[in-house]
Amino acid sequence: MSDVTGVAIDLGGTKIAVARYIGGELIDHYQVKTESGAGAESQITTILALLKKVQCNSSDRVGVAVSGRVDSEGCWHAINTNTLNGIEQVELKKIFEKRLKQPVNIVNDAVSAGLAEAVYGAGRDIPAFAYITVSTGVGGVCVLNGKPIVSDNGLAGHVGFMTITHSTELCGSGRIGTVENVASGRAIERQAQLLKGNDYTAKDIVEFHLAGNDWATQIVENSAAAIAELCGNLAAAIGISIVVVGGGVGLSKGYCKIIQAFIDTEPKLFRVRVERAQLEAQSVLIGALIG
Ligand code: BMX
Repeated sequence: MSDVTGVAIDLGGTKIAVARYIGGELIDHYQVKTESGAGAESQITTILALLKKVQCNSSDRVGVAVSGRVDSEGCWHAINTNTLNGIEQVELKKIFEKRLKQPVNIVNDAVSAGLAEAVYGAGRDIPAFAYITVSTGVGGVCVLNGKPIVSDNGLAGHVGFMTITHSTELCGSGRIGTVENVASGRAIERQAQLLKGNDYTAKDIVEFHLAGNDWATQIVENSAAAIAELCGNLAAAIGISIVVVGGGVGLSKGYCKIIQAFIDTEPKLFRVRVERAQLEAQSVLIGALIG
């Protein structure tokens, strides 16, 4: 990773992080909570403030990875408007390049992480794999022969909006019965709220699961089962052999093992191997600097 140098931003549904890398070494890092209803102008102001905290200057390579659809013009659009509100046709690339007076790489967060895992992580030298983040939402990207599959409209890879059997509700994307509606951090929190009447975070619920609380284990297992079904769909669609899983929920203790257990109940042809993202929480940041 010695050529990973520059300043990277990771704007997810729960946190916004900034990091400075020199020769692949993380040498500075800050993060703040994402205000999901703040709107584009406020999100941009927050990002600029974080760039200032790491003394970002015109000689730095700058990469900005965001949750949401990023089209070929570098415009940003939220698909799940429950995750991020007021983000529609935001000319992010133009705004940042005008402000910073230099080229800025704008990329979807899951595409960024998938690229990093393809170059430096669990997807290295794998002809066909999918990266899936189970975080505030469920994002992803399919990588064939080292190249992420992207589309001009920025929709390719949004596997969280594919539909699956045990999902029946309306999703913030406008679709009914999506993976995101059962598996994501927000979905896990919603289920716990309905069951226990508490505003636990996804992190709390995973900890309750790991402490042996059956109600929380059921919610976490439902999430993992939905991801397992998604993996079978991706195996049928593009013949992936591996799925690399990242994100706050995806990287939690034992979660990948639960996905693998559900996948292994599928017919042999559809059983992909589950790998934890080797770059863990840094994959989004690193990918933004190699895109
Ligand atoms: C949603 C979608 C994806 C994103 C994924 C994970 C929005 C705002 N985001 O499916 O673009 O990659 O969530 O995002 O529609 P995160 O917020 O969990 O990092």
